[in-house]
Parts: sequence; structure tokens; C-alpha cells
Amino acid sequence: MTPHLTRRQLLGLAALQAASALGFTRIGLSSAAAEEPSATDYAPAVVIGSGYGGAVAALRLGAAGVRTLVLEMGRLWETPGPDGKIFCSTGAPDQRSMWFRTRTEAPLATFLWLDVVNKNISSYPGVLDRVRYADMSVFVGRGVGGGSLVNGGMAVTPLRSYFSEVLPQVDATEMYDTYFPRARQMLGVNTVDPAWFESTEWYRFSRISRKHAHNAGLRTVFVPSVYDFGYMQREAAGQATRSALAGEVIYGNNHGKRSVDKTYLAAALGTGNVTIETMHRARGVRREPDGSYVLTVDRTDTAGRVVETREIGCRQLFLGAGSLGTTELLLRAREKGTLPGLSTEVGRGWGHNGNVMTGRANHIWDTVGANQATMPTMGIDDWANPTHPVFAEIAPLPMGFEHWISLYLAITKNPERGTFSYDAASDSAKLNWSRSQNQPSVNAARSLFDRINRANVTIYRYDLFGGNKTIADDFTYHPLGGCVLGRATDNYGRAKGCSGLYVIDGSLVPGSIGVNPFVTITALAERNMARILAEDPMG
Ligand code: FAE
Repeated sequence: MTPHLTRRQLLGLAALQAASALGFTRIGLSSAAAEEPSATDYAPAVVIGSGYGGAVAALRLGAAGVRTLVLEMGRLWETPGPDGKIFCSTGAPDQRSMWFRTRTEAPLATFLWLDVVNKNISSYPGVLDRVRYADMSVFVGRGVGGGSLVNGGMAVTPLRSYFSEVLPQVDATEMYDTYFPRARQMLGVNTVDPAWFESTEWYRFSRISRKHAHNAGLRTVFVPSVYDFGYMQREAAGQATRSALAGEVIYGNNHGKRSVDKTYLAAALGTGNVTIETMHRARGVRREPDGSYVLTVDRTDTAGRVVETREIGCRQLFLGAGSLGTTELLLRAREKGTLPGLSTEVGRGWGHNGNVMTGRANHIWDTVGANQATMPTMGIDDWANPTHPVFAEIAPLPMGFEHWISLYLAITKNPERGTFSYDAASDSAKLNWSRSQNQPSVNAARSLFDRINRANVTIYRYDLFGGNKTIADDFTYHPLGGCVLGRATDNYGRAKGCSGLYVIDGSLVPGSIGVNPFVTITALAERNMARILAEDPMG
């Protein structure tokens, strides 16, 4: 079912298309916003980053009548390339795939130990970045929409008991009665038609993994999504251009996906109060004696060159640059002394939501199908396990041929936390996280998948992650924490020690949430914005 678009969203979508057609890096409804060649250097409110948290802040500020500027370091993904497509597929990646790389760095490095997955590409501000730290790398989205452009669309509300364990100071009744439903409605969450799921070749891989989980006495659940399943059914029937059924996901979806540029950000632009500047990377922030903030912002071109450095002032500053981006900006500001009042908690409480990935080799008769939808829609729910809680999403591996592989992204309960320190030489934040801190996650995943392998007389795949590894623990899709709610900020995201400065994204969540995180990030942002707009003077 396609959600009804509001007038605001329609206006905003038109502004996005117009900016794209005219090649503007500035997107807004008013002609002044769209046409002025030179920049305005002040806005009452500035939002850094246009992922989930940033998009919620932009809409709620715009709807409250606050003139707001959103700064996004990535590009606007609206213009088709020479092949007529905005995004490239996982099977045929080109420069659009990755953020300034000359070779793709996909999560699955090899197949049959062969380096056949990654491809050479030219350097360009592509949509997926892999930020590498010493012992962990983190996948993030770049562009108007942030992670919503590249993610698997799984829109999961956490278990209430675990949410309360992780964020005990947040009123769970308010979250589950008001803000989770509001987030799901705005994001356009829907579920697959179970009858279609049971019959379609595109989810055979899920049904096989479900059978194996059930053979081991485990429970499976359907996972809601922001991919439009009605659209997917039309793809399968040959009535719509294929996207999830054409290998599109981590490098963007050309159709079907309700990324936040199409939902929250379109509505934000539609208020007439919000402008987005793309290819603008906030580098520094300082505070003036009158309490306002001044940002140092680099505008870059598609070669990555800084073409202009601007100073942009604001009264209220909202940080939605994601766990890594927000933490780095605030840590740098604290350590360089431009925001010395920030809490010593900035840079602490980071976790990867217990992410590990694994693959199993199926028997020859248990085919997973050459045709696989890229949007996962089922998970193995063993979170109630008293020693090793795991929520394992049944992931696709759409290679276009039968490979008998069952793939999983497991979310585990890992109590380890990392910290960031500021490295003056590189002027960047370094993540202090050692590979040994993954051991609780590896143990939990092994316990679950050993059980599934035993019940089905199957084994792990050794050829997918390099070095004969059966469990990949060197990357995450779910960076969380760094500016934790109630520690680096008050209970609503107001940064301690800096009034008028707010954290609004995944860096608020203390390292773990037990399920895929974007619904939680969105709902928390809705909750915090409601309180901030009710209590704090804006503009
Ligand atoms: P995020 O969406 O990362 O947005 C931050 C934005 O800020 C980005 O657009 C950055 O380019 C921008 N930015 C950063 N630094 C700066 C700066 N200095 N100046 C200007 N702009 C800046 O943050 N989650 C789920 O719930 N379900 C899934 O199925 C799922 N699958 C995933 C698959 C992949 C491949 C990846 C990478 C992630 C996945 N996630 C999934 C995670 C989810 O996308 C992520 O938790 C959210 O996107 C985080 O939202 P934030 O608002 O924190």
C-alpha cells in the first residue's frame, strides 16, 4: 500500500526534483533559497546531517515555523546517471556506489575464496561509506537521507523490556503509545503479505532458513520494512521496474524504498522553512559570547576538493551527523577548546549493536534460489535465550545463481563499549575498540548457529569473509552511542554544558538496542523534539 503523501511532502518532493534538475546544491521551497548563488551565513536553527535524526529535527523545526538550514556532506540523489538510473546495483557497482574509493569495499569480501565481489570504480562522492578504524569498520550512508538511502529497510520496534533496560530513564509508555507509532507512520512501515511470501520464488531463501531454524526448535518472526511490499509484488509480476528484485540495496534503491528524503525531509522542505545544503561538511563549531554558535563548513566538489569554507551562525544547533559524525564534531570541539563546557561523557558509550555476520552451507536439495529479494523480511528471534540472546535477520545473497548459502546478520547482546579519542595529528576521532571486545557477540552467534547446524547436519561457509573466517566480526551496520542520552546530554538530547546545542541521532543510544535501530532513532528524535520545542525558546 502506498502511503498517502501530504501536501507538504508533495511540495518538498517537487523542490528536491527542481534542485536536482537545475544542479543546485541548495534545496528549498522559496525561490530565494533555491536561486541565490551566494550563501546565507546565518539561520536561527542549523541541523547537521540529514539521516533519521536530522530529518525528524528538520521537519519538527520547520513545522514550528523555525527557519532551519540542514547541512549534508553527501550529495542529493535525484539525478539519473547516463544509464538512466540514480543508483547502481550491488552486482554492477560504479562510482556512485562508494564514498571516494577506487575499489568497492562490500561487506562480503569473497565468494569461494575468490576476490570476485569487489570492483574497481572511479573516485566520487558515492552513497555508501566504510569508515575504517583499527579493529572495526563502520558502514554509513552519505547523501540527503543518510543511512536511509543504503540500508535494508528493516523497521523493527525493540522489545519493550529491552528498551527499558537500555534506556530506563525514558518513559516507555509514552514511547510505545505515542512516539514509536508516530515514527512508524511517518516512515511508511509496512509488512509483507504472508500468502505472497509463502509462494514467491524471491523469498525462498527466507523459507529455507526458517525451516532450518524451526528444525532447531527456534522461533522466527516477520520483520516490517520501509520498502513498499505492494511495489515489490508488482516488480515480481513484471508490472513495475525492478529494484529490490534487481540486486539494489546497499548502493541505493531506484524504486520502492521509503528513504527519509521521500518522507520526513520532503515534508520538512514542504513547510517552506527548511533549506538543505548538500556537499557541505561541518568541520568545527565554536560559541560566541552572546551564546550563538558558529560553524566552520567546507563545501566540496565531486572530486573531494574544498571549493569554499564558510562560517555559518545559528542560535540552535542540532547534531544529526550519526554516531560517528556527531561524536567526532563534539569531541573535536571539546578537545580543541572551542566548546570546552561539553561533558567528559562525549566520546563514551559506543557499541555496534552486537553485529556479526555468518553464512551456512545448505544441502544440495535445500536450494535458496537464484532470485532473491534484497529486502530481508524475516528474523530468528532467540532474544529470550538466558545466556546468549540473539536476533538474527535472515539476509539475502542475491548473486543471480544458486549458491546454497544461508546468510545472517546477527544482533547480539554485547556488554562491551568503546570510546573515541581525539587525534590531533589527523584532526579526527579514533575509535578505541579491540577485536577481543567482539567475543561475546561471536560466542552468542556461534551458540545459535551451531545449534541450527547440528539440527540440520550442515556446516558454516568458510569462503565469504576472508581468512577462512566463519563469523565476520570486523564491521557493523549499526553504530550507536558516543553522546549517550542522560550522560553526555540531559534526558532529551540537550548537550550538557552548552545550551542551545542538541544531539538528535543514533549517538544517543547507548551501544545496543537488540534490533535494527532506525525506528528507535526516529522515535527518540520525535520524543526529544516534542519536548525541546515545547520548552526551549527557538530562533
Ligand atoms: P545517519 O543516517 O548515518 O545520518 C547521518 C548523516 O550525517 C549522513 O547523511 C552523513 O553524510 C551526514 N554527516 C556526517 N558527518 C557530517 C558532517 N560533519 N557534516 C555534514 N554532514 C555530515 O544517522 N537500520 C535499521 O534499522 N534497519 C536496517 O535494515 C538497516 N540496514 C542497514 C544497512 C546498511 C548497509 C547500513 C549502512 C545501515 C543499516 N542500518 C539499518 C542502520 C541505519 O541506517 C542507521 O542506524 C541510521 O541511518 C542512523 O541514523 P542517524 O540519524 O543516526
